[in-house]
Formats: sequence, structure tokens, C-alpha cells
Amino acid sequence: MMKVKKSNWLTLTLLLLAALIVFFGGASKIYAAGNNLDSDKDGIPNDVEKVYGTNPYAADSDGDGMNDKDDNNPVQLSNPIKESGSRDLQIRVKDARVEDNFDTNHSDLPDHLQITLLNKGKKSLSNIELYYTITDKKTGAEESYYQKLNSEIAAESELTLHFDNKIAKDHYSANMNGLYGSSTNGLIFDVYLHVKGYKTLNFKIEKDAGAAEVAD
Ligand SMILES: [Ca+2]
Ligand SMILES: [Ca+2]
Ligand SMILES: [Ca+2]
Ligand SMILES: [Ca+2]
Repeated sequence: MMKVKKSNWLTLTLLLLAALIVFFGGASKIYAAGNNLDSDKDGIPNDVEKVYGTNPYAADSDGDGMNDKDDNNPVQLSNPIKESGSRDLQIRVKDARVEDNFDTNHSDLPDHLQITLLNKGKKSLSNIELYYTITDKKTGAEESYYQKLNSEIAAESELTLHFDNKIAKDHYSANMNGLYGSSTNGLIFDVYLHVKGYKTLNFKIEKDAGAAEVAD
């Protein structure tokens, strides 16, 4: 029988190990639900973002220009909206909710921040900015978020904005690892909506105490 030298055994074992790493390394790409998935490529894996309370679908959870990894307060920023104009924005908030959501056919949707706006004016409105704070009514904990929206509200029409992390028109990211997805207490969403040249529109949305929304 052929004798295999000790050093050859070592080479064979190493080759086998390399083959296994290549095989399973490739396989893990197929079963991408692995622990190291970093959906927003901000350097923090999804599972860790859950622990940090940051958004796994946004590299910059709060929209202050600093990525989650570099931001000491990744879910807090002060209101960046500055406006000296005094014209009233011709927008009426038709509906604003963070639970009991529905789509255009009035079918149930998973809970999320949803705002329906009516543009009463004769001009379409774009370059909409949104800043909102979420306050836990029981603990007083507060988070804040800022987003520039690329939605346009045509003249004399209405539009519904969804903050649910779906990749679709008029859908935006929202941090379901934050208070909204983790607190069972009542929450207050204090929303500031701004279009350049017009007074900022401010309104509040309340979420009743109850089960926390489940982050998906
Ligand atoms: Ca990440
Ligand atoms: Ca993130
Ligand atoms: Ca940030
Ligand atoms: Ca921040």
C-alpha cells in the first residue's frame, strides 16, 4: 500500500479545508439571512443595528449627514429646517397615522408612519423636507429623524407618503429598531413638514400604548 508522508497529509487537509471554505462561503451568499448581512452597507450588521436601535435599511438613520457608525447620537438631531418665508403652505393633512394603516384599496397594511397630504394650491409642490421627533409618553425617551423627500404633490391632488422601508415610489425609510418598533408605551410623533418659501407645517400623531410594532 502507498504510504502518504506526514507533510502530504497536511497539504491534503489544507486543500480540503480551502475547498470547504469556498463551498460554504458561496453557499452563504445564497442563504443571505446570515448574521453578517449589512443591508445598508454602513459597516454595522443588521443584527447589531437591532441592538443599537438603528435602522438596518439606512446608513444614516437620523438623516444628519453622519453615518450610523460615526454618529454618537445615531437617532437624534436637532431640527435642521430653516425658513424665513411667511406664506402659508397650501397643504392640508388629510390623514396621519402610525397604526391601523391601509392602502388605496383600504386593505390592511403593517403599521407604519403614513401621511396623506392634499395640495390645495394651483402649483405642484416638490422638494419636501420632513423632520419628526418620537417621544415615549412614559419614559420621556426621544428620537428624531430628518428626510428630504423626492415625492411631488400635483396641484389640487392628494398624495400618501409611507415610511415603511419599501423600495417604491412615495415610500421612505423608517427606523423600526427605534422607539416605534421597541416601545410598548404610548408615543407622540411631532411632525414638521416644509417646502422652501413656505411656513413649516407642524402636526402631531399619537400611537396608543400596546404591543410594540415588530421590526421586519
Ligand atoms: Ca448596516
Ligand atoms: Ca444603519
Ligand atoms: Ca446620523
Ligand atoms: Ca445624530
